[in-house]
Amino acid sequence: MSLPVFAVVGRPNKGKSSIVATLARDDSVYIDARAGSTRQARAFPMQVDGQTLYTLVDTPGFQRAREVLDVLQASCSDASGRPQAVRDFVARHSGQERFRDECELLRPIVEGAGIIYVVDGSCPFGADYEAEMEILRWCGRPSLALINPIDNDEFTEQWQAGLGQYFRTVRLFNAHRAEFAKQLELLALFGHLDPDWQQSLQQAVEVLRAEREQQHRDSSSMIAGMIAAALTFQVSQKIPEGTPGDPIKSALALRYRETQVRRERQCRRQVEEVFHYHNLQRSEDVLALEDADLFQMDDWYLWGLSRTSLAAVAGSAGAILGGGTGMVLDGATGGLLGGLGTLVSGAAGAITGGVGAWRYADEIAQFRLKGIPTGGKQLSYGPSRNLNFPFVLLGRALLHHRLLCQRTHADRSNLALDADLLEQVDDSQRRKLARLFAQIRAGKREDERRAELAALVLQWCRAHDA
Ligand SMILES: Nc1nc2c(ncn2[C@@H]2O[C@H](COP(=O)(O)OP(=O)(O)OP(=O)(O)O)[C@@H](O)[C@H]2O)c(=O)[nH]1
Ligand SMILES: [Mg+2]
Repeated sequence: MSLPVFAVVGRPNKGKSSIVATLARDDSVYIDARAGSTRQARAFPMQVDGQTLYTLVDTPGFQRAREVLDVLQASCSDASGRPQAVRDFVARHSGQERFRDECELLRPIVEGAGIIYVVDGSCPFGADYEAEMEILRWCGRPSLALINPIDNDEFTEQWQAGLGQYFRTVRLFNAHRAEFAKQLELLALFGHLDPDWQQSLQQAVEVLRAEREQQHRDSSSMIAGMIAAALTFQVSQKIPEGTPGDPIKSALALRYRETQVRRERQCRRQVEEVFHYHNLQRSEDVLALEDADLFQMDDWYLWGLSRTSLAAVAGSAGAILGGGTGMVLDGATGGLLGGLGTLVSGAAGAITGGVGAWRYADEIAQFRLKGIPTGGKQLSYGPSRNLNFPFVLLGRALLHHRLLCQRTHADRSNLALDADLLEQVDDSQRRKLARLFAQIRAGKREDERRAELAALVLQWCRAHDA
């Protein structure tokens, strides 16, 4: 059984490489705003666990379609000889500069690839496209046409009418925005066009669906693991007798913060790998996401829970912690004011042990000082008892996951953490989360609780595809 191969062809700068990147799920495909960026035909196999499901071939755009068609027409008198005429053309003109791009793009087709013809729905249809569509028809291979609305879909209807005369199947397909379901639909569609490939493509759709589910499972357990680790994390340091405490406090708080930031990033990288994004971290735009600092507490109400929602869940978490129910209700604290500066300077009270539960609302964690038998003292910081902190981590992780799900491998733009996802989670689920967080924090059957958390996260991850 031969594996399906598709050559993606069309004029320069119509999104051919973008379609290859999206359908082959490969963010290393070169995409550029300048026309003529793809110079050579190149195959990109779509693989799952090392098994190739199908192959996309990226090609340069048509340059001299009219001339090529003239040559073809002069060499062939009836329709039965047309595919052979195209093969002869490629054989005869390969290596010649004049028809370099046409030979590059036609070669994979004469070698057996199916045709995906790409046009831009934001540019008007014109008779000058007919020559290239006619050449493709001469190839006698299964084919479909995709209208890629690069800037808008203004000319879609025109295109449908024009393309419909050359291609039996015409679809609107946004190279940068096509969701996962739409990609699968396209594969199934191609299967219907060519009986030889039907079985392989049907199987590809099944493999990809199963893989997607696994991706959500892997991501949710990574996210749950990251949150559990963050909740129980603590840093500590010995303070020899007579050493001033303040510089050590700042250093400890910094170490705490840096470790949490690093772990959150590490979790993101892992989830990105799961979704086959290998180059995201190299894109300078991605800094938009990295800049959305985890400890920018002013943003915590956006990523985590709002004040009102926090108040609603405080009771369920407080009961387990044994903390006061007023934990986050005290308006006088001003909520999550200030960042690390407040945290370090405001920590003096915590050391004397007189900290009330309400303080957790605007602190990430607390300092503790205790004597050690060998002399001197041990200063520790963490674990965090801030009620919102795990919600913030969860909100950010879910948002990151959703951005990846809705992204294609053609999209090279930034990932911005600027939506409040957790506001969509209902009250009872929030209370359940608050309880789970409190239990994990308290170290009560942590493995079980983490698995429960992962199961909740999985539901939301799946929903990102809906
Ligand atoms: N917003 C948006 N931009 C797109 C879309 N498809 C392509 N582009 C942009 O259009 C430009 C050309 O995209 P490519 O995928 O490189 O086009 P191509 O047909 O491979 O171009 P050549 O290789 O030069 O023939 C790039 O700047 C893309 O970012 C789309 O669906 N949406
Ligand atoms: Mg290209």
